[in-house]
Amino acid sequence: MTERATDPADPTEHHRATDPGVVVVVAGAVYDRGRLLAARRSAPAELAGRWELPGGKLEPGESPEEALVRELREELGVEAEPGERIPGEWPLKPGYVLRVWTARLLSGVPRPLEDHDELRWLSRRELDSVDWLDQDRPAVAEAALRLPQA
Ligand code: 9L3
Ligand code: MG
Repeated sequence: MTERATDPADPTEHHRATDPGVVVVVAGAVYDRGRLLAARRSAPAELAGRWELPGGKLEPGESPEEALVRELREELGVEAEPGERIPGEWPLKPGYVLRVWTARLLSGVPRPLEDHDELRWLSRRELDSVDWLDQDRPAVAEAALRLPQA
């Protein structure tokens, strides 16, 4: 696909992973007082009821950090500050990969405004108490290493 050819001058280049046809989904490991935020999806039907780190697809021209800030604002109604990228990249459905950043709440109380119907703050020992999306599990395990023992 010539229109997808790699061009380092293309401002949407970061939309892509190692494979030029891949869409990047960013998610936040949002921490507050030693707990990690988990969000239960309400849509689409095949993912409803499963828990995830909140986030979504990069829009053209956005950096991953910008996309994360926007997604957390839209989905949870909060302002958050991205921190470090959690090393790794996890395949989602074909053509999509998940990348995760830590994030710190700056203001607001998270509410399930869009695509979620429940939120929970989980301490390290509570992390296995929800049914995480399979694709999120390795990222959650990495995120847990960065949580203080509670
Ligand atoms: N997804 C998986 N784990 C996550 C996120 C934020 C997203 N932590 C998957 C679900 C969808 C796709 O990525 O198939 C796009 O996510 P969204 O834009 O519907 O949140
Ligand atoms: Mg989303």
